Amino acid sequence: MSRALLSVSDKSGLVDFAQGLHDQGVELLSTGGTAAALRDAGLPVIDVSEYTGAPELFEGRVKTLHPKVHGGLLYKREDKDHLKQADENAIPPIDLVVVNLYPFVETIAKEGVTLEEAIENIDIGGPSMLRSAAKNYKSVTVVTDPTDYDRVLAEMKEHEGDTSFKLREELAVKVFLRTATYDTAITNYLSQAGEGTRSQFTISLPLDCELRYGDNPHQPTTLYGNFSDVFTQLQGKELSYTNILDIEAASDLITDFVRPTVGILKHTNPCGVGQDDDDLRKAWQLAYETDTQAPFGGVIVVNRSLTEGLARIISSIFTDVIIAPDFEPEARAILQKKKNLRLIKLNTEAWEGVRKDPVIRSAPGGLMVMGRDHTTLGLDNIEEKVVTKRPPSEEEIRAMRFGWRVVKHVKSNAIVYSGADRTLGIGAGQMSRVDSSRIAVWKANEAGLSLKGSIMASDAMLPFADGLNAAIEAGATACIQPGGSIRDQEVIDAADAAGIAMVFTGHRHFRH
Ligand code: 93A
Repeated sequence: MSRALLSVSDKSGLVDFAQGLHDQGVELLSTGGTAAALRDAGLPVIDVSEYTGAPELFEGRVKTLHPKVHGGLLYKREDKDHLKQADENAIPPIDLVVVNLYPFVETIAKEGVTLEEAIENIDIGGPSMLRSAAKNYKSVTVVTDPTDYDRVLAEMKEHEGDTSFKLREELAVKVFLRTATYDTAITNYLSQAGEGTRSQFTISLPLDCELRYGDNPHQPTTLYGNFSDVFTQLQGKELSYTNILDIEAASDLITDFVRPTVGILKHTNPCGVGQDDDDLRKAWQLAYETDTQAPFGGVIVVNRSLTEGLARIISSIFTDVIIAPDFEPEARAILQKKKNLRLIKLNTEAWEGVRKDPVIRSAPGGLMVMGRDHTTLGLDNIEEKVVTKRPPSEEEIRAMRFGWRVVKHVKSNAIVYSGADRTLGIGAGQMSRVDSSRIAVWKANEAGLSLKGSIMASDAMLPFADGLNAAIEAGATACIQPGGSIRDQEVIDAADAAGIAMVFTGHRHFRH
């Protein structure tokens, strides 16, 4: 290897890598910002513009797009005609390309980004060099990921300044995946941000792993994308398809709560949710009391570091998955004894990055892409949304806010009875709303909980008074629901007749 071209936006690890190349006698070519960083570190660098004899043009839009660059990357080293042409046109070989791209995805993620800004961050020269080098991987090494720098240097030391064919091949494949993912992000952004219609949706995701199986053992399942950046499995059996659905549902639920909260889920539905400002054990107790049977083999999620005290309690219950942003060392030690238990660390920052990603579901012959239901709607100025004669008490308002947050995460038709910091009865996934309400009441009775003074939350409008009457009979004193039925007045009248306070949120939170 005699010559390398370095042009990177992410400059992490750059200087050490370039130093390593220089130490092995490699000549360094570079573009503006990258060259400046290398010069600052005292490394000898040749500017690409000097090398090609062509100035950087159009605010940097044309920096490396030159036959001397692309020819040097692309010509076949073993082909006589190519060698002759290279010689006649004074095109020396470039053996190594180190390029990472303008941060397009990071740019469009910024609040208030303009179309112009996004377009300026579409890298043209970078992917071109990556592709030229990757096409010629037989002779050229191409590095686009700073985590590969050390491997390249190590191989060069081992192979007298060269890399192995195997490594070059692997790095070339990585490049084509990188440019495909990059172009996919541009395609999807422009087809929504531009004037045009939403004409295209493209997905390009790296393979993550083969999962144990799907819904059932006879359904093979593969995971694609960057799941492992968002969730770290600390221990336990391999994840299955249903584990991943549960982990997503649990993380979605817990992210809607700010106060210290514990959620217990089963088949993506909450079995119970509880809160306590001082002690996670109390929050757990409130969640667990809602349903002491369903949590068997379920999922537990918390939005604080999992404490030793809580670990002690939950280790006595058979649980499939526990998810937390962190685990106290003592809690880890306790839970470690359960070899099969899957312990999942939720990487909060990465989760914030992906949690607003669209929801993608298969459709016959294609797929559907839906904006995610990532905020709880209808809770602003709740006092102004009261439709009954009696306004809700402070306590009822707190309970409504809590119940509304939970009901959003229950499969439709969803009914939740709750207090201000706990669920009392949950009815999920029934074809008729009144059945969900009846099931919620029955579950609360089974759990020995009283619904006197509770509130009822309904994920969509109550179409008839029967659902509300079931709640009144059970002892609920307030109700939160979207409203919007042609029989709204009937429902309001039933509430008024029983002295119930009711709020119409104006928004529904279906979940399918
Ligand atoms: O504007 S570009 O598409 N035109 C080019 O010719 C070009 N060559 C390299 N962007 C181009 N690059 C990109 O510049 C690289 O992919 C890299 O991300 C960035 C490095 O610029 P600098 O060295 O000035 O920091």
